[in-house]
Amino acid sequence: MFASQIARVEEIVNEQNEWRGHCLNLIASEQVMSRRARAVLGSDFAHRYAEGHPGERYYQGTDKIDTIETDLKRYMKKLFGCLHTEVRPISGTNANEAVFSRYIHPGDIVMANSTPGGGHISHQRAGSVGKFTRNIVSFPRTKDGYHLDVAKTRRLIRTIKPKLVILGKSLFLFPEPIQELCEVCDKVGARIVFDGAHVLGLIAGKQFQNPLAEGAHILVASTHKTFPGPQRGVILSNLPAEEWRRIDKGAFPGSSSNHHLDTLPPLLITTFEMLAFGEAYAAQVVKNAQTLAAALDKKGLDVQAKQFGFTQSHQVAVDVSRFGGGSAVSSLLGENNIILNMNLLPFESLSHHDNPAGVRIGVQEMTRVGMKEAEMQQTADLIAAVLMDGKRVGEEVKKMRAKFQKVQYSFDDAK
Ligand code: DSN
Repeated sequence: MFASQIARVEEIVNEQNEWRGHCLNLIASEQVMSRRARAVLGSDFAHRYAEGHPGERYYQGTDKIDTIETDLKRYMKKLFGCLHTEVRPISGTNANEAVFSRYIHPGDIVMANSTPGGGHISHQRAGSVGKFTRNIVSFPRTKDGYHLDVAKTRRLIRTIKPKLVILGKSLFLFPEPIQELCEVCDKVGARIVFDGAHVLGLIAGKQFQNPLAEGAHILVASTHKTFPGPQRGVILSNLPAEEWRRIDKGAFPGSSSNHHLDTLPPLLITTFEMLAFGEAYAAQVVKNAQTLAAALDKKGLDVQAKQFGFTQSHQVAVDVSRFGGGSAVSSLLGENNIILNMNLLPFESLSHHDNPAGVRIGVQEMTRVGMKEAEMQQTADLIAAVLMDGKRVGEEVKKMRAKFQKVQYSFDDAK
């Protein structure tokens, strides 16, 4: 019974492994782990429970995970230079919820980036913030759409006195004006939460703004985008101990029970990798994104934010409306083994979400497997060949990817 169905499941997993290993994987929220991080996934820890903190668990049999979790917190603090770290959230949204649940009460006002402005779904009414309040006010943006309008935002904060100011987003090309908003937030008693899910690896590698150093009170993130670890979440802060304890309770029991123990060891290995190679990796990521953006622009594509140098992160945004829009273009590129996602651009309304004008491209995963500026040039050539010349390039992509199979910036070759 079910023998053929189980075999099919195994086959699909093998097919996926093979197929995505041949693609140009350019989804800005994805990443691959090193061989050694991946090798410790799926251990006995996948079967176990460990509610609570190391040394204060509600279960027996947790000594080994206690060692891993204690080390993980220690090295995360070292990597980000902060006082507190919460590693139990199992995703970025789960980390957000642990924080939001502590600060937002019904009717409170929260400010965040809108969805067309790049904001994440968990910052919206339909997502996590919306579970606690309906009063979500979007940041005013500058004409170009990719920056927050600081003067207008300051005025608005002074008038509406939000409880939380949530910076950071999913379409995230440039740093946020944290320092510029600190004083007014202090004045009205608003906490600044920086959602660094997309840029955590760039922050760790010192190639993006350091939110806590610039005055954000809490940094929430996922650990598998530019930070090249397993799929989890993290909360980092320098808040006073008493306030931090509330967030701690937001993580457990507030928003999780068990915390998926088998992804903790790979996260610890990834943290060591980032301590050793993070700066070189993150610098190459930003260089690659800027190179790809400039190359696509040169090909005649409508790359966004040209007047600001296109990007300072791992992402590139392109308006592809003249090729049928983001949905058609991402499907067409997908058929050619170039995997990216459609994205609303700042000048669009939410109603365009099914076929927005844009696509978002992330270079972090291909950087991790060793691609550099020459390959970004080649990637731009391939994308332009599909969109502008109607060519099929799937086989060419496979050939290109064949040379980039090993994860770099890791200790994979050390054993
Ligand atoms: N929505 C994801 C993205 O930015 O792709 C992150 O959760």
